[in-house]
Amino acid sequence: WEAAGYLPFSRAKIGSFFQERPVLKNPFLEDALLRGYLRRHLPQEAPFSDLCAFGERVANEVDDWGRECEVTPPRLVHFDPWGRRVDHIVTSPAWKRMKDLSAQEGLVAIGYERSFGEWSRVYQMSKLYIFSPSSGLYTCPLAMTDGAAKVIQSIGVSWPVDEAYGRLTTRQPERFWTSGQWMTERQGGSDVASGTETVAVPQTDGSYKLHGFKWFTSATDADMTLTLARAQDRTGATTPGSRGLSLFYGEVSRDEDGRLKGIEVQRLKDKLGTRQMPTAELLLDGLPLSEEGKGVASIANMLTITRIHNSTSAAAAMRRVVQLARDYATRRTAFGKLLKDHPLHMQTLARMEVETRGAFLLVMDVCRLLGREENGMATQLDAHLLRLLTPVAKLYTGKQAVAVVSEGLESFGGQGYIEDTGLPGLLRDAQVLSIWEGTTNVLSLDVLRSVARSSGMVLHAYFTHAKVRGASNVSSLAPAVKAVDGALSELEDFVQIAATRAPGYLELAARDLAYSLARIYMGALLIDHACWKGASSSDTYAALRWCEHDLCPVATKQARGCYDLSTAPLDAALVYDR
Ligand code: UCC
Ligand code: FAD
Repeated sequence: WEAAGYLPFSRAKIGSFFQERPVLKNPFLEDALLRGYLRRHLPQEAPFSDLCAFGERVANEVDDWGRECEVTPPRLVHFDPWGRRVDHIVTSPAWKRMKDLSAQEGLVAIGYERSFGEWSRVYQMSKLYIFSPSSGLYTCPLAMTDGAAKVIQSIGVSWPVDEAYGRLTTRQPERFWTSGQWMTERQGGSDVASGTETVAVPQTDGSYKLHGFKWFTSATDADMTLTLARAQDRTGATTPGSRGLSLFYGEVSRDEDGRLKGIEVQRLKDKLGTRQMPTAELLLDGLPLSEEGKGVASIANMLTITRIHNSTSAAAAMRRVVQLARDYATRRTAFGKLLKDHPLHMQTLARMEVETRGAFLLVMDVCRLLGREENGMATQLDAHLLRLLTPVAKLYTGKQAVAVVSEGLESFGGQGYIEDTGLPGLLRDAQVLSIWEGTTNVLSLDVLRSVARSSGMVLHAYFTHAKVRGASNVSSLAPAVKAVDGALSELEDFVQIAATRAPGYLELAARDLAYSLARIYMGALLIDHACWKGASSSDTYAALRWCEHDLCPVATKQARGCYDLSTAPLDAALVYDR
């Protein structure tokens, strides 16, 4: 080399080798399971061309906007140059483009147009699934917008919220509104019933004014909000607990000087992730409200929708990191061969793929059930199952996303830790998925609540649906079928034994029970999909691999006495051991 006058590093200083970056390709065309699932279920062809075109747009255009949202986070301008308080939340041009795109692409509208009947929600969520990791977290305001539209629809659309409903569900960018969802106060985000101090003061014209402090309000640049407060009666008294809570509709508006009406933005939160999106603390001082909802029952509708969005985003984050990691494995060489030729690396990616498939099928099944309910096709069993699986899917996929995305970052080696690759943001954004919209424990308790309030009917629905059908002819799936059947029997035994124990027993078992419900159901879905006539050998392999999990951890741990009430003081003593 010296003779040829070429010395590595002598001139360039940085050497001549540059690692090729992972390339994002059309996320629809890259996703065999998504396309297979839709081919299997959707009666019409139309969504395929739309999803394919949208996937192309996501890869070639939208992903860059998402990055722009990340590097140009929102900022709060408290005062104008002349000292007047304006509380202006300045967002990036890319964030605004996301709003227009969301309207044009019908990312909320599809769920309400219902052009594809019972499959409309599956279609809508498929679109959000390919959009989410490139969306700069715009999927957050879209989730809350969808939740608000659902609430308004379920309460009954009357003036003035009919106008809002039209705006939330339009495809016209100039009319499109997003909604906030202001529930959390300083005293409690999980325990909303005790934590809500905000009061709604009735006005003589029948409207209300809101006074309180909201501790977390995401996508605070929204055009309207649904929020919780305690309505004062004529004497100024309020009712404590969840019975005293009402859901209110309010528009976020500014006066002619640009000042927010009835709202002060205290500050924007300094967050681990979701930095693309403003999350503010709001002092509500006379926010005008025009409509009172029907309390906690209305919130439940909103939570169902936003929790399904959360699950979709969790599955999407897993899918995206797998797509990038497998591409990278074709470009990166270590120890003399490409990463894709190292069996141990492929095993690692295959395990991530199996997790992603389980999550995807669970999420899509919940969307299928929602679609059936909204189109008047749901049986009683479907309705019970939707109630049960919504928190199960949210809590399980939220945790899975953190684990899979973390593993995914490692598959890029050191580059996975470098901010301007865009990869660390995936992990930072995944971490919130198990916190907001109900933490893992709070949702595990919601699973128990759904069982208790239905006198066990939701479990009956679960056992009926989770039974593996149609797999008896596919001998290659026999080990997986055996594992799911066995786990279902163990779960039935657990339920019977737990019913005879003191109430605290089930509370200690709640998280493991929710995990068991998730894993068994995902196993059944993977097997079911692998039995479809269009299924591939990879579908079979994924089902077999999934069913190697401990499908029923609640039974395993019950056998070890993990939920005996004597363990609670021991846990506490261990935690506080000094
Ligand atoms: O975090 C938030 C927004 C973040 C941005 C959204 C992004 C979404 C995805 C984006 C992806 C990128 S907003 C804040 C979210 N906050 C929560 O999720 C609160 C968590 N806490 C809970 O979920 C609690 O379980 C509560 C507040 C819902 C209820 O707690 P309580 O006070 O202990 O409730 P009770 O007394 O047991 O229940 C009150 C009533 C009961 O009905 P009745 O009165 O008829 O007996 C319950 O059966 O509410 C009913 N209920 C439900 N019904 C409670 N939860 C549900 C439910 N999930 N479905 C149906
Ligand atoms: P806590 O309830 O104090 O929970 C602390 C811990 O205790 C958790 O591990 C929890 O699982 C556990 N725990 C609580 N109760 C129980 C129990 N009974 N049994 C066992 N364990 C329990 N809220 C909004 O209303 N609107 C928003 O737009 C919004 N945006 C957000 C954006 C971000 C980025 C974040 C991080 C939060 C946002 N939130 C929003 C708030 C969010 O919904 C709450 O933080 C969340 O619901 C948890 O409530 P908490 O913070 O009060 O936690």
